[in-house]
Amino acid sequence: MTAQPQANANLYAALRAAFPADLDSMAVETDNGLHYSWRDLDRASAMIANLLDALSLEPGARIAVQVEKSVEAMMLYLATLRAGYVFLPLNTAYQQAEIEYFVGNAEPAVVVCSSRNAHWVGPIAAAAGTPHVFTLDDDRSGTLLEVAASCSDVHEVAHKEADDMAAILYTSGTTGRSKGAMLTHGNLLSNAQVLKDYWGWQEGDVLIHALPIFHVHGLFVAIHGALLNGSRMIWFSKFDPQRTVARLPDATVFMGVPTLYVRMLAERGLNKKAVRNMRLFISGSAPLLIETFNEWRERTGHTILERYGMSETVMLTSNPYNPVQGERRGGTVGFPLPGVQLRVRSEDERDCTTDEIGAIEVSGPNVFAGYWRMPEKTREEFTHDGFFKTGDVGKIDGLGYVSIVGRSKDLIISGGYNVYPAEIEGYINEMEGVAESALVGAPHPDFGEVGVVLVTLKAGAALAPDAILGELKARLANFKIPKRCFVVEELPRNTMGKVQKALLREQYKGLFAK
Ligand code: MLC
Ligand code: AMP
Repeated sequence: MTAQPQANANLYAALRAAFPADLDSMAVETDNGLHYSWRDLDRASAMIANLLDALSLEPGARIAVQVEKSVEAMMLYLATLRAGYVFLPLNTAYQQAEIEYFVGNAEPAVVVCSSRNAHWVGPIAAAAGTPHVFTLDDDRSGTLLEVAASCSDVHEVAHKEADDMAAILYTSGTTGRSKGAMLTHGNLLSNAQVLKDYWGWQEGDVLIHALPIFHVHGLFVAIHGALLNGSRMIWFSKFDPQRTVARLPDATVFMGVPTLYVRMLAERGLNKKAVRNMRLFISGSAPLLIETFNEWRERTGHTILERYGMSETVMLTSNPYNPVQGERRGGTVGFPLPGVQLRVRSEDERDCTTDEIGAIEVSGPNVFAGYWRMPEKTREEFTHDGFFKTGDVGKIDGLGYVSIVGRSKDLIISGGYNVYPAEIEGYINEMEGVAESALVGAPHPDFGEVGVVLVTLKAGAALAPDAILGELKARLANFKIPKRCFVVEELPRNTMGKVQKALLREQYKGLFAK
């Protein structure tokens, strides 16, 4: 008897198999009028995959990418999967010190950056021992495509096992430095397949893609969703509420963080006529306010479907798409997705009862393989029986709907981006004249939540809030910059001497009230 060849678990193979039979039909249409066919996606990703193969990289080599959003950047992602390497996307807002850490920690074999940043990214890559640096710009220029142009457009998809690594996503840490979450081909494909069914992806669907492609939401949930269904994407390189609303009549599915919904609601063109062909609006990455949920329903007649996920786990829960499974409930993130085990645990490590608040823990085929080169951290974040501790605090009601009511991790989510106070405070505390600082989140009508920082100074020091923020701006990604800074005499402390952040949050909660 001959052994059956093992099926290829490479995520790209599954995505490619879902391309429509007519490869010349349109796969992506950009907001600036470019059209890409399915054949274009296949050929261009083959050419870039052949370029990567020609570099003779080691198995598991990381391809770190910090480029503006473009269809070519998505092709680079597909090429990396296809060639069997590990994709490492980096937020375009990250500055020198941040990139230095990620590149130093991940030791990528290839770094791709915009030509605008090459003068500082190049030396960082060289210092980390990265042998190959390419550039890629959002106007289809740069050395990556120049070199790929002479590569073959035929490429055999690399064979991968389900537990082979496909991507590393860095998440900031509450303490210490960022951790790289290692996601496998199996994590990503199983989650994409579950969502395809759960959200009822169907023939004729068209997705508006308006999110950045360096985080889970835009890179995995949105792109895999469309590709695995052979669906066309209307591609915005940057979210623009007016232009997005103008394209709604041509689409059926939209995915966004709550800020995108808030901004679209401010558009007069958003009405029932504009959404007449829409099938589904999905929100996630941050809590969707009930006011936004209700206002959206009134204006459009559509009930937003809210779901919950994270970098380490891709998607975990979702409100139902199909009314047979229940209604979409505002203020909840719905039910655990098929295959996901989700439990809420008390401090004394028992399962919480209905509506009792506790720590959310999860397991399933979607849960990541661990943190890159941090076995200790990985062990700490899993329970003895293999559940991942999400750091989110929530409850499950009598019908099974999960609600997130808070976080045990000291984290601010601003416009869908995570900001870890410890990181920002660390930078401020190092400034000359600063004694200490405390960053808390305050509700914000546009970003949902933003950072407010309180700073105390050393005796005799004179440092203005603007100077503190100015210094931060020069060093950190823009979304991490607190929106307000106050220099204060002292910080409130409890009897243990710990800064009372809850008190500060209470004190500043009305700062940005409408
Ligand atoms: C930009 N700024 C932000 C910000 N984005 N400040 C706080 N929070 C943010 N998210 C800064 C800008 O630098 C600028 O500062 C000022 O705020 C105003 O910027 P803007 O022009 O209004 O911002 P814009 O470029 O329009 O971006 C806003 C946005 C963007 C909402 C479109 O932040 C965005 O695309 N967010 C989506 C994030 C995302 O995809 N998250 C998914 C994570 S995955 P200045 O000083 O220059 O004026 C995940 C898992 C899951 O969480 O479950 O999905
Ligand atoms: P990230 O590490 O960037 O992937 O962010 C993941 C975190 O975003 C989760 O741990 C949650 O705290 C938060 N999150 C994602 N979706 C939702 C949601 N629908 N409601 C509330 N918080 C969410």
